[in-house]
Amino acid sequence: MDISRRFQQNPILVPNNVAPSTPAVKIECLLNPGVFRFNNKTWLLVRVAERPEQEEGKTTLPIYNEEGQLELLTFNNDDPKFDDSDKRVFEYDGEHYLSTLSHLRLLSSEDGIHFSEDPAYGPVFPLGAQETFGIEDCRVSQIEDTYYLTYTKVSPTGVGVGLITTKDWKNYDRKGMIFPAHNKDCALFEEPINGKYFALHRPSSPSIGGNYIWIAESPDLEHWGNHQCIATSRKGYWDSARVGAGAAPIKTEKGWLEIYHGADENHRYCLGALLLDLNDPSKVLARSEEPIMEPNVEYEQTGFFGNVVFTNGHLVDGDKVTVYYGASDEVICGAELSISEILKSLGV
Ligand code: MAN
Repeated sequence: MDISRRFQQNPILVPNNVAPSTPAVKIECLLNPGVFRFNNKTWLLVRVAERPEQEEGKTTLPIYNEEGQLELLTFNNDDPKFDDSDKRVFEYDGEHYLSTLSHLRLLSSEDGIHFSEDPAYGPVFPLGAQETFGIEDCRVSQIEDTYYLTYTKVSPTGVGVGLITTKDWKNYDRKGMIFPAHNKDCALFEEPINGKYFALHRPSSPSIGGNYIWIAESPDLEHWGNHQCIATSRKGYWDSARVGAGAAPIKTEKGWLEIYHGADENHRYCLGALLLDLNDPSKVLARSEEPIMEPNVEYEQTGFFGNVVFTNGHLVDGDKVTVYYGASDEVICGAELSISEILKSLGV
């Protein structure tokens, strides 16, 4: 059952609310923001997905070269080697390419609803050989006075998780890839448990295994070990094809509450919850039988990639979780959930 209360103002951000990074491209999608508090404001670290204006009968894709300059690649749509059946990932002659190229943009707000850019806080652009197809879906965890950005790095060699730290959102320390390909959806716990740091992450296994949520531990947030699978996809359920963590787990009296996404074979993305043991977060205490939020309004059902609600950022205030989410992989929306209602839906 959908137990979320959507903002009346939804969608709160659409592609033409911000300017493209260069005149050579236009913004197709704004989606999947990381969320944090900084300077008494609410901030979104938005994924901005761009591509050039498309010519009739052709497809032009943007790629960054290793020096960070934009290059364009054009295919003829009627070329039998070209397959664009998935709007997100195209195939040519056995090679895969993303249809858009993403970077991350900072927007802030006093009220959590109206967001705008501040020229003092510039974008985070892809950098280096592991990010030539872009950077995506950044989670932001705050540990003491440092923000930890865990995000998807995409390049022809694979999709993995990168870590960047910052204290001021002006100076960034790039720590490289912390979970190698194929891996994404990494959320860091915002405090150590019994002296160790923990992360949720989502490796994908092509044959045995699948797209499952794993947990790992670390002494320093950079080196990770003792990996354990904590949630698989479930046949016949709303999360039958893939699952992945959202933002940092929320500490509650009953356990760590993780809002995660699950998709079925039709690529319908919903949100559900996992409850993990406070002392040993590799123990799953409860899991949603039904989604707590599903794409059931127009802007979540139609768009760049329809039937998607996807979150990797929220703010917690007492019992209230304000979830910011990407709808139809195209626009950004907000919704409120009650922690006690989520726990009740989990039967605890
Ligand atoms: C999936 C989707 C896309 C994303 C690619 C690469 O296909 O999540 O939106 O661009 O993976 O991460």
